[in-house]
Amino acid sequence: MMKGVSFVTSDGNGTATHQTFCRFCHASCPIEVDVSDGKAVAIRGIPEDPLFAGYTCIKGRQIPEQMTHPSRLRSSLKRRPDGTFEEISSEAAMDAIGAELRRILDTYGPRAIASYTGTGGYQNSLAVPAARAFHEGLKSPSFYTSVTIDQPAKTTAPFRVGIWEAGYHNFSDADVLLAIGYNPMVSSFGPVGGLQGTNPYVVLRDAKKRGMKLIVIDPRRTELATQADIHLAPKPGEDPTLMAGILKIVLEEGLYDHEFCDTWVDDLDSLFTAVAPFDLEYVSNRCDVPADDIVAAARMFATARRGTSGTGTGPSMAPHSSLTEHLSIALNTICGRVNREGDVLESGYFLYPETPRRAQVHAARTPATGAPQRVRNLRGIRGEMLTTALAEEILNEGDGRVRALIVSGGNPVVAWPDQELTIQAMEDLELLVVVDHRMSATAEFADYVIAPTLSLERADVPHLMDRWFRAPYTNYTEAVTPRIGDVLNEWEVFWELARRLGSPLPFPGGEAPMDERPTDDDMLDLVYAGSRMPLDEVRRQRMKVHPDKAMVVQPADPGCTAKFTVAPDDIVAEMKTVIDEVDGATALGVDPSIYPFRLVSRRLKHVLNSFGSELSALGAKGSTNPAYMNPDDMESYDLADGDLIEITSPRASIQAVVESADDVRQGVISMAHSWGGSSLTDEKVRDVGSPTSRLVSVDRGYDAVNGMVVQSAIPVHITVLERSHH
Ligand SMILES: Nc1nc2c(c(=O)[nH]1)N[C@H]1C(S)=C(S)[C@@H](COP(=O)(O)OP(=O)(O)OC[C@H]3O[C@@H](n4cnc5c(=O)[nH]c(N)nc54)[C@H](O)[C@@H]3O)O[C@H]1N2
Ligand SMILES: Nc1nc2c(c(=O)[nH]1)N[C@H]1C(S)=C(S)[C@@H](COP(=O)(O)OP(=O)(O)OC[C@H]3O[C@@H](n4cnc5c(=O)[nH]c(N)nc54)[C@H](O)[C@@H]3O)O[C@H]1N2
Ligand code: SF4
Ligand SMILES: [Mo]
Repeated sequence: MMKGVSFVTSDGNGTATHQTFCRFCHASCPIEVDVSDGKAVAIRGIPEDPLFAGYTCIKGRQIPEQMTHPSRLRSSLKRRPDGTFEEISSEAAMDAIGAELRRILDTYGPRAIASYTGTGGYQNSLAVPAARAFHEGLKSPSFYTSVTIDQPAKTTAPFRVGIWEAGYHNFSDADVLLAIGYNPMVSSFGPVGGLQGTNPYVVLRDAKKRGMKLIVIDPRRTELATQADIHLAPKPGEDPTLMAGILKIVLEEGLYDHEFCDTWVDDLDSLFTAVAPFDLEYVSNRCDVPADDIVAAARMFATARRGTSGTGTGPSMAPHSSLTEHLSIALNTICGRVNREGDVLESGYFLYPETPRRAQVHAARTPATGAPQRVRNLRGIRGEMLTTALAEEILNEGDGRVRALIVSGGNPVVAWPDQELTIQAMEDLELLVVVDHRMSATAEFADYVIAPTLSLERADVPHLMDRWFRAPYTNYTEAVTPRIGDVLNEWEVFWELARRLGSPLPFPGGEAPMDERPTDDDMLDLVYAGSRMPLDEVRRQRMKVHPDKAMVVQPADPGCTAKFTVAPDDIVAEMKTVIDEVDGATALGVDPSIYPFRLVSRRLKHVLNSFGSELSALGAKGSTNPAYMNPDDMESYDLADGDLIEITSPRASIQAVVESADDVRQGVISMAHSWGGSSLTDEKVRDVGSPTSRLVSVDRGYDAVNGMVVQSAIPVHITVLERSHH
């Protein structure tokens, strides 16, 4: 192991400037941090960076304040019998938790010990691997993350179609992009092949300059949609119908890639049959989108040469999320938007072992092959269990019941589906450990709150962006400030507990040494062993693009006979169901006429899910998550900005402060999630907001394969609680 080359300069007056990258969100923007007396005092983007060119966002620029904010936990906490908390050393906390875990393990077996890594943990390149290794070592399948309440269809749907080894087209040379329900201008997120959050405004401007056409499907005229050549603003939750309608046009007008389909697609005829009922007029009426726009979008997409369709959280959380994902993949497939022999892959995939990239398909197969859940006949996917089932795994009696939960950088009480059920589960646990730098809504229920290191105190690699960067780019950072307080890196929590349980932590590079605690860099070497670019080289190659190391697509194996399945039986059956349902709301088993609105998810620039608003510049942007509504809808309810409404779904109600937004279509309420606290009655809604997750049901309209529930396009009705303007 080699320690990284240091990217530090000093001004001679005690201030050193470090080059590192932001980990407030996944985008990994390079930043320069001035450190004085061990504290970050200033932060800037790095204009010389070849990918980001100095781009940062308002959240990242608050990191100096975040590191030393009074609300930051500098010591771990232990619950007293009266429910208040007292400080405890990390050593004593690990001893006590280790002993409790030992008791639970001996009494109930390994499945009873669960962990859940959320968004906070995902920004740490060692947190998820450490949690996974902890479960492997303990032989406990109960490994959960936020992925399964985010866009799990991205994990499962490709298996139903078949997987093209060399992937679909890149963004960099796309001449069309179809963006279904994502908004990288705010979220910094885009699907593979889509627009990413790496300097998104400039990148989109350049793409449009080179002639790329942009089609956006979103019920809100988002920051991305304002740039679109065609913006379709359908009724939320009707993406399956809209995508089937688009496919029908592409198929009937013969705009698909005939040669590609002849060679690689097994069942094009079945797709023809499956989309037949989705007539233009039917689709236009049901989605409430002008027919001409649908035709224009279909033609614009299909007549382009390169570029893909891709989904974000909107459709991935709406009813029939797997079907929408399937239809988006099917559109790319029949239009032959796959990388061919000799094409170059955009991202470098440097941090993981190299896998072959041939121009060929791997036949469809069953996606959910993990351990069985105890509810709804579900199984885990890709080595993890389904978070939509975890509250019931805790509450439902019987063998295998979860009794201990370690939450690593997550906030179940405001993020998991069904807040009331989630709170019951938190209260029912025999042991709840929450690793969080602040007293979150979930930490209130914890037996122990473990104070973690924050980004600048950790070494990291951009482990998520590695496969999303729009160029073969590498970066690395060491810790650039000393730790403040008695804090532990998330991986150290798992290491300390594994050691106390006498359980190993297996990684690709071997088991972690258990006699003495390794360093972040030792751990990076173990976790990213066998990576396409050796980690020592990554450490030297900061903020570098490597055109010479891009992956080039290899010819197909001559023996390859596998083909895509674009219309598997269960998908065809689900399309019939969609037709029978008449309206997306019916997927939840309710009468749509009782619920005239659809509540859709969105991201806000100034927070990341539930965190950020404690910081001064971010908190100044608003203390609640407004219910954004179309001005005409507000008028018909005689509502004005600042009025209070109650929003009721088939499951529950929340209160919300309304704000008019003419970018939201009629019949829609657009609202950010992960706000509010642990109260189910929202008396502090103006100060802390309210969680849309309370409106979500775990057992209505769930996906039979990945268990995903309806977290967007939720059917709701509203009542007025307080008119402040009268
Ligand atoms: N209705 C509805 N529900 C949703 C969604 C939706 O759109 N609508 N979105 C879903 C999605 S996409 C997601 S990802 C989940 C989010 O689910 P979660 O990840 O469980 O929720 P967050 O609010 O992101 O919680 C992150 C926590 O990490 C903490 N944190 C931040 N930085 C660090 C750190 O460095 N270390 C540690 N240990 N902790 C840190 C924060 O203080 C915060 O409490 O919610 C899902 N739920
Ligand atoms: N600033 C900021 N950035 C974030 C986050 C944050 O909280 N704040 N959260 C992070 C997380 S956890 C994630 S997963 C990513 C998500 O990244 P994105 O997927 O880009 O999330 P959003 O910006 O909410 O975009 C989702 C869009 O879907 C639309 N939508 C909602 N319902 C439907 C529907 O039924 N059909 C269609 N077609 N569209 C619909 C919404 O109007 C919204 O514009 O962002 C990450 N980045
Ligand atoms: S986009 Fe994400 S990584 Fe970039 S500065 Fe903002 S919070 Fe940090
Ligand atoms: Mo997410």
